[in-house]
Amino acid sequence: MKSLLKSAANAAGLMALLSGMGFMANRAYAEPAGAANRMAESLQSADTNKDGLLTEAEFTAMLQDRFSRMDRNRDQQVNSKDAPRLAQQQFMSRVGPVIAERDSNKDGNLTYAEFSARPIQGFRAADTDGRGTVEINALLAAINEKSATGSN
Ligand SMILES: [Ca+2]
Ligand SMILES: [Ca+2]
Ligand SMILES: [Ca+2]
Repeated sequence: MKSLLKSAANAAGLMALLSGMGFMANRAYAEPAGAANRMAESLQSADTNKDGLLTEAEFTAMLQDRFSRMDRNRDQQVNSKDAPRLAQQQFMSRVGPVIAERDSNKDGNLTYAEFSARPIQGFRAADTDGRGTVEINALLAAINEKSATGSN
C-alpha cells in the first residue's frame, strides 16, 4: 500500500518545502546522494515522538533550531555579524544564499519569520489531507524518486 504524493500540486508543495528547508541549495546539486541522506536524517530527527509523522509543531521546532544555529549572536536576525571571526567566508557562503533568497524586505537581515515563511507554506501544501501532519515516508520516497530519476 502506497501513500505517495497524490498530485502535481502536492509535488510542487513538497519541492517548496524541501528547498525552503535549505536542502536543495548549492551542495545538493554537487552531491545529491549526500543531500538526500542529510535530508532523511533531519526529517527523522525532527520527528521527535517517532510516530513517522511530522506535525507542523515538530517541523517548526526544526526550523527554529536551524535558525538559532545560524543566529550565533542571538539577536533574532541572521546577517554577516553572525559569522565566526575565523570562518567568515565559510559561514557566508553557506548562509549568504539563504539570506539573499528569503530576506523578503531586503534589509540584509533574515528574521525567523522571513526564514520560515516558505518552508511552512510548503509543509501546508504537502499536508494534502489537512490533518496538520506529513508522512515522513512519503517525503523520503519522493526524495529518493527524485534522486533516482536524476536531474530534470
Ligand atoms: Ca511525529
Ligand atoms: Ca544574529
Ligand atoms: Ca529582512
